[in-house]
Amino acid sequence: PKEIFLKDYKLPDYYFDTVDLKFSLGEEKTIVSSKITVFPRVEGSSPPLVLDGHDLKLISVKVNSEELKDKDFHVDSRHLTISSPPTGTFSLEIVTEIYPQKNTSLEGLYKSSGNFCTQCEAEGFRKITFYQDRPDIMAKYSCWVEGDKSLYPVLLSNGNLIEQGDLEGGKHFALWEDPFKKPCYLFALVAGQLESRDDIFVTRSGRKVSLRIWTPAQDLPKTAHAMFALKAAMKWDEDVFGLEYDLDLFNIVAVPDFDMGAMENKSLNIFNSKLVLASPETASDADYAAILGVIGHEYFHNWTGNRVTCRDWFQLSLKEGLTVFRDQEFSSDMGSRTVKRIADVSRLRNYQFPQDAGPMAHPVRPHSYIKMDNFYTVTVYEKGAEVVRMYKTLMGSQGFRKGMNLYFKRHDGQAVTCEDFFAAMRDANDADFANFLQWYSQAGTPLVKVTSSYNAEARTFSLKFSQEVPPTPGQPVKEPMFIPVALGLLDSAGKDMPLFSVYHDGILKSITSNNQPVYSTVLRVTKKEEEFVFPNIIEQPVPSILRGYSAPIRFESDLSESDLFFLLAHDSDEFNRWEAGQILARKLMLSLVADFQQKKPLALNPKFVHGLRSILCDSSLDKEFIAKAITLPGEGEIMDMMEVADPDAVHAVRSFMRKQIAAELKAEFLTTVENNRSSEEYVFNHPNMARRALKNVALAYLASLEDEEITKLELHEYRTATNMTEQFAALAAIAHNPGKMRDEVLADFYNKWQHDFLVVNKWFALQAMSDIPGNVENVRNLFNHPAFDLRNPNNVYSLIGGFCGSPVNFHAKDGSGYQFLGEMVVQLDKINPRVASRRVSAFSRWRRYDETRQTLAKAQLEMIMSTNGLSENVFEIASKSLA
Ligand code: B3K
Ligand code: ZN
Repeated sequence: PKEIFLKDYKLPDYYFDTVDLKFSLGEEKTIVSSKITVFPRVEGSSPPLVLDGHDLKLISVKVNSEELKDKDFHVDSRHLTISSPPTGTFSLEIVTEIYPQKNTSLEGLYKSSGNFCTQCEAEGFRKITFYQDRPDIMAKYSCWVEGDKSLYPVLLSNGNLIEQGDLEGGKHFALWEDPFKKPCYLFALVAGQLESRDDIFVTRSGRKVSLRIWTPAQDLPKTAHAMFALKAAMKWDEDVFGLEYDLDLFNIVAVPDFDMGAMENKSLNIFNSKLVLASPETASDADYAAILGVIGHEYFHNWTGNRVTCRDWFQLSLKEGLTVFRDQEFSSDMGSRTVKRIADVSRLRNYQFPQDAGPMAHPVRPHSYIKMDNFYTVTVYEKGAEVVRMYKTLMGSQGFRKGMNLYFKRHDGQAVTCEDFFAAMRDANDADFANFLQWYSQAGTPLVKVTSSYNAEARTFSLKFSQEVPPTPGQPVKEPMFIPVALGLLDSAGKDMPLFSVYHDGILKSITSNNQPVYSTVLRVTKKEEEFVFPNIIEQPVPSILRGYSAPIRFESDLSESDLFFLLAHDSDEFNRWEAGQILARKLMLSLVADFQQKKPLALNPKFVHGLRSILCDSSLDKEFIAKAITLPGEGEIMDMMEVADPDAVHAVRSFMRKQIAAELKAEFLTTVENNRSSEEYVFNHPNMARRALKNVALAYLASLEDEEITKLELHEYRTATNMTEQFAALAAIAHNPGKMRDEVLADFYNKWQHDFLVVNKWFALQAMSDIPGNVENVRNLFNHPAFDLRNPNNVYSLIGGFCGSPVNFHAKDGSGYQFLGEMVVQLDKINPRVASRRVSAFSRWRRYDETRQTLAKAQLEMIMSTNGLSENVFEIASKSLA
């Protein structure tokens, strides 16, 4: 397999102006004709024109209406090369034959539940026709689709519907035209038996946009929330960024077989149905929130991704980091900002930090790849969003908005790079961003340490920072990074002290705003070691550092346990209140893990339980904040902090702590359940979701008590629940403990919901993730369950992904978990390499474990590597993991 490098980027020799496509959809094959206007980048030059193509049967090629002779072109398994094209602008006509019915890769044109649909990002368009399949080729498209009218009554593509009508032989056609130039990865086509929920959005300039969400008829009632989300997103983008939708029609199609979450094709977004369909009875609050976020995300791409796109795939974070940031902000504004921030930071810590510390570590803008599909990662997406957030932290909302405006002014209709975004932010604000660009090129999570000291006589408070960026594959030595550190200083009453100025490098700098003191400021930490001194600090403060998690770093401070309890109780920055609790919990868990490993008895610090109790009982706090604040850090997060990750010890300690907390706070948890039952119909709004979240966390704690009275309570909750959020939480609580009750209720749930594919996936996931000993056997049985289909990514994600999410069972010391995953990867790779390679990542940090586990995991990776016909996707992850 060939590695592709950012440094080798070359401008294309040819550009395309217009692309007219024609699809004749058939039951065995589909004929694709394309007519492209081609012109050379350099006038007068006519080098060979190389087009990408994959699994295509070429029928004919014409240049300027003349069929090419065999000697004038060359086709191999990946390219079509036209040796000497005419000089100047010419027309190119290509006819190919493809077989969507046989396409299990879910890339290019394929079938899902009998309907045709497409997925072209990153490099799937080459599975449809020969093309320069790269994002810097932007052209205007038209698309004629024809097919059997009864089988495919609905024919959709990008842009506006120009014409439709009947054809001979029971067929019909539709002609679509997209007035905006686009790269081919944004092309889409859908044909099938679908119906739509229709609505209208009037943009702020008065354009009336038709909104349509397409699903099979029986699912239409479940699209109300998605439509609400779409309209909210359209309004939000106008209000916050001044960005308006630019066509008269916006379509969303939900399909059950989809590789990822969704795809932002111009005006024809295609979604995994789990991110569109919801009803209170079948979808949980988490599903509702995910739908809101992803509908927003894909819609926001219309400007950040589609109108301004990426020059090449290395720049993926240009659109993804920015669009994730935008969807995070949207969800924050629609719900609770603090809770959303906590959720996003937890995600970063639990998934991105491990990636950044493992063999697949790569910068937000990678330097090389074998398969681009492998770089749709938490680093490009989530760390990329943190990088965008730092611009905003540094410049404020207004400065950030100015930068965005300049970005669109300069680059609308262009394919650009991360530097272009950086330059727009910098120029719009006349800002000095020092070495900020390192965030795009250096991999690894910086470790920042701070020590503080108060000088009572001089009334100064000093913070000394040091930073270290760990080595990552291909980057042994790192430069210091530019780290914005938001902070405030708390006085002994827990109030933020006024700040006027700070000494940095011995120079006094004012930090007032309009001559008024500030209560929170942002320090710019840019060197390996650096000191900041605040003058006129009248008493010893407790610093609240990295407020709102102002940079994606690991952070260690010299704050004492009592400082942390103080922050937990008083910080005006709610995120840091939560964070103080998490730091305390992490410290406690790590010390208990050490006790466990040394076979010492485990005992829980009473101060910690007391802290949890006061949060749980504080009625002034937001309930979802309480739910988050009393949740212990995940097992992965703790393992990540250990020299040698010990899944058994971490699991034992976390279970011990949960049980202990449940025992000591049993009365409070019971009251919490009691007081937070639903009294009204399901509504998707923050207060109601917060109430359900708190109730469910309490119920989950209680479940660890394994006591009969609690089982009765759980059963009661299960039976009386009127929405999936509460029903599923009760089911999970019951399923926590092995036994007859568990089996019966799981069977009951399946019987109730077997007709609903999305709920059945939840049922798979719940069992797959279970900690019950020897769960691999259950998972193997579920693999043979009639509802399970290895070709469906949601099934794979629920069952195999779910299983790998349970550290005790996946890392079982007998290797049974590893063996299961190894077998699955080999089978999956033959069906869908992209889905398979994502699963291999579960092995990539095998070196973090003890020797026995290392040997077992390595053996599976080697087994995978020795498989005949391995895809490049899986090869890349497996080989890099072994390197
Ligand atoms: N841009 C798509 C990614 C699809 C990639 C498929 N291999 C989804 C998104 O981020 O919006
Ligand atoms: Zn995206």
